[in-house]
Amino acid sequence: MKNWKRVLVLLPAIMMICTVSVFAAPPKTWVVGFSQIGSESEWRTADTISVQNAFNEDLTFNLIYSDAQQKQENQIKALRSFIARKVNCIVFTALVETGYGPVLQEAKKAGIPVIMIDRDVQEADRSLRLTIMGSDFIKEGEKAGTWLADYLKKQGLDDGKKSINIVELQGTTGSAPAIDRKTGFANIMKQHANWQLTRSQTGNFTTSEGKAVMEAFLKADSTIQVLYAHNDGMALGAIQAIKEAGLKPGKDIIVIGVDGVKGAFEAIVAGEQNVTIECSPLLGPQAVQAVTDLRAGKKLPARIWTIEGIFDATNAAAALPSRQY
Ligand code: GZL
Repeated sequence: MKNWKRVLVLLPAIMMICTVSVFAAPPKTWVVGFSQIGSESEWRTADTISVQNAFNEDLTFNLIYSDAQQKQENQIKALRSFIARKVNCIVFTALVETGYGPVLQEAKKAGIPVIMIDRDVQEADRSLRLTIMGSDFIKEGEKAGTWLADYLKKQGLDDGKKSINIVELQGTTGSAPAIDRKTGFANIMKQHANWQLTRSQTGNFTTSEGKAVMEAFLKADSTIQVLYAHNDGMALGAIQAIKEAGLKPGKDIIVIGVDGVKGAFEAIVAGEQNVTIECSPLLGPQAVQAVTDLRAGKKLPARIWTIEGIFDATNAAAALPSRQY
């Protein structure tokens, strides 16, 4: 058949496709309630910015933001206000793992889907939230322990017999990352009978509390060899305390942090922190994708993982210029 005849025959179909694609109705604008726990760390600030930017860049979403200032009662109030406003979807980071059952039941009863980002709740009823996206905190604790074993071996500091004195700065009591990072590190400690966890206390993921607790540890014990901090913020506070005690962080005391914030990279390059286990706060794009899929009627996976690395003296300097938080 001549080409022009083929075009004529196909023309109605081509016009129909063009018409549909040009005039395809944009998705209905959704109101999304985002309940954030606070601004306790560099990590949290980066996470908030990532989520706010991602939703605000998409004009088919109207984001309502609430900062609970690290108080669970404020979060529950915010969730109830989202329900009262009949938002289309709730995006939620749980300060601690328990205490949200009733308000999540209220959201379910109101037909409002809940997407967890970063920290999950310990609710057996999986129907109360559609998915949890974020890091594997147990794996982060195991990565910290495995890195320490490799480092001690390479430095000839662990003969498997002499005790290794380790102290731990825990995150917010009852929070998923604090519980799971402790579990993960303990999983590796079990493989080293000579490793002793001599002190462990919460620094609530803040630099000031991390410094204060480390000062108390140092006053009570002058033989500390390793600090495992559940986030870089507390590690940076502890580094200040170690220096004020006349010791060299990174040398006299091995300093391990989690998050991968810029301050940790700078401390590693300065030789004052030994490693940071990355825990990416940049969850905004994944959160927008999940809510977009939900709006389009797609089923969300129960777990959406973030991809992370480990940064120490071998690779921190090269990575620092491109760090986004
Ligand atoms: C982990 C996140 C933790 C960070 C801390 O995903 O919940 O909370 O590790 C932050 O820095 O305070």
